[in-house]
This record gives sequence, structure tokens and C-alpha cells, in this order.
Amino acid sequence: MSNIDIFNGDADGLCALIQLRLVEPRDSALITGVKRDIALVAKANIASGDRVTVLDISFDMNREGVMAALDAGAEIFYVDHHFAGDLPQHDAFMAVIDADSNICTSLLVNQHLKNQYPEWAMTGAFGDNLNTSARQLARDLQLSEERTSLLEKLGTYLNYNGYGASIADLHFSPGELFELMHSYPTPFDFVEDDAGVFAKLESGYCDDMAAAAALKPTHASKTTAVFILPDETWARRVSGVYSNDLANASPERAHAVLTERPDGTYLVSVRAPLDNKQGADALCRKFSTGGGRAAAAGINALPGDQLQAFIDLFVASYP
Ligand SMILES: [Mn+2]
Repeated sequence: MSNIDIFNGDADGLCALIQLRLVEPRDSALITGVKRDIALVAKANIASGDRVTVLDISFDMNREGVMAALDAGAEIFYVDHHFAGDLPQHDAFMAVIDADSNICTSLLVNQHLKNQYPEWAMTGAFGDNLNTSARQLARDLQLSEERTSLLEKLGTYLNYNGYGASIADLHFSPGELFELMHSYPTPFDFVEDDAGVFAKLESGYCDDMAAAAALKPTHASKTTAVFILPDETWARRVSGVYSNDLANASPERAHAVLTERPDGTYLVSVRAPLDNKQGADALCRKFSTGGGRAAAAGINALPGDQLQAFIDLFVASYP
């Protein structure tokens, strides 16, 4: 019988697990990966009696792994905000799932824990670009603008760190970040105490964002814009946060940021207009490796010969 914590390797997944383990410390095996590595449950060796926590990865993408784990006799606690599909009715399966576009896993965990570690929840929400929800929590806590903006930076940098085609692209592996952060009751304690982690994330983020900002769009109109980034480490790391940044700068416009891969496919991030958070998942699910949420979705490997078809569908999705 073991404890297994399975979480998305971005800010939201990390901050969700930190809250749970502050309330209930467990010596757990950590199963995680880059942000796009979401079929994680089947990778965990789950056996009878295991206590499994799954955070911030679509149930629909992990259905088979969860059903196999339940059949094996494990107990599963599942918290998420991505498309789930039908959920199993099983005594050993407990789920907190809400796909509302203004909520994320860290916020769901915060509600579940009755607001015990809201600063970590805010950090996760900022990471998922849910700035309105995060700032609402900041007002409830009467956090100063200075402290709120520090959490916004940390969330943004942790989210940025999760992107990349493989762990080798990242500044820190998500498991390493969890080990570095999980004992601090607030993100402020972590940032004050940490030995250069925040500074390394910040300088990496600023350098990569400056490189992205120098690129011209492949297509741009009032309602849609498409950017194609080169097959380089910095581009793989920055694609998702750069998409968020573009969305925040032009809230009425939908954005697609594509990153070239060595095998001729593209890694795709789609952000629906912030003013109309719809359709990104439906668009991406038309391609075999696509998935995500209505507001933010992606395609892991868009074949090169489907590039124009993708751009046409994207443009048509946001007239
Ligand atoms: Mn999330």
C-alpha cells in the first residue's frame, strides 16, 4: 500500500498538491511531467490499497488508467477543471470536478480545504491565467497590490516552467519544484527563503519572452492571430505563456501559437478571446492529439500537412 500523488507539472497542478500536502503530509511517490504530459494515471504503478491523488489532468484522458486502478483496489481522489466526460460511480472514487472557465484545480482544492492556503491557490490561478478569479481572492484576503503581483509573477513563472516538449527543456522538473516549495505555508515564505529558484525562473521567463516578442505573426486580423515559433528550447518553454500574454494584450482576439518540432509536426497552443472564452477545446479536439478547455487548449503534434487546414478552421472558429 503506497501513496501516489499524480499532478500536472504546471503552476496549477503544483499549487493544488502543495495545499493538500500542507494539510495532510504524505510520503508519496510523485508522478508528473511537462504540462502537456497529461495521460499520467496509466504511468503510475497503482496496486490494491494504494491511496492515489490526481490533480489538474483531464479525467477523460485518464479514464482507462483510473478504471484499471479502481479495479485493482486503489482509492482515488480526483480534482480537476478540464473536460471530464462521464464519471464512474464507485465507492473508492471521489471527484471534485468543475469545468467552469473561471475556476482551476488550485481554486477547487482551496474550496475543498475551506480556504486554508489561499495564497497558494491564488498562485495556481494566476498560473492558469485566471487573473480575475485570483484577484477576487486577493481582495477577500485584503492582500496588498505588491504582494498580489508577487503571486502573479510566481504563478506565471511556474506555469512557464511547465512548458516544453520534455523535462530536459525545463529549468526545473516539476517534481523538484514540489520538493523545493511544499513545506512553505505561503508562497511569500518560499520566495523570501529560496536560494535563487525565483530569480532563475524570472530571468528565464524575461529572456524567452523577449525572444518571442521579436517574432512577427504569420496571420493577423481583428479577431484572430497566428504565430509560429522555431524549433528551439526557448520557444518550446515560452509558447504557452506567450499565448497567455497575447490574449491579455488583445482580449477580443483569439490566438494560436505554434512551435515547430524536429519531426515536422507542430505543438499548438490555442487561446480563445478572453472576452468570449469558448471553442478552443472543440477546435483542438478535431485533431487527433488535441485537447484542453474551452478557453485554452492545444494540439500536441499537428502534422505539417494539416497546418493550413488548422489555420483555416481556427480563423473560421472566431469570425
Ligand atoms: Mn489547471
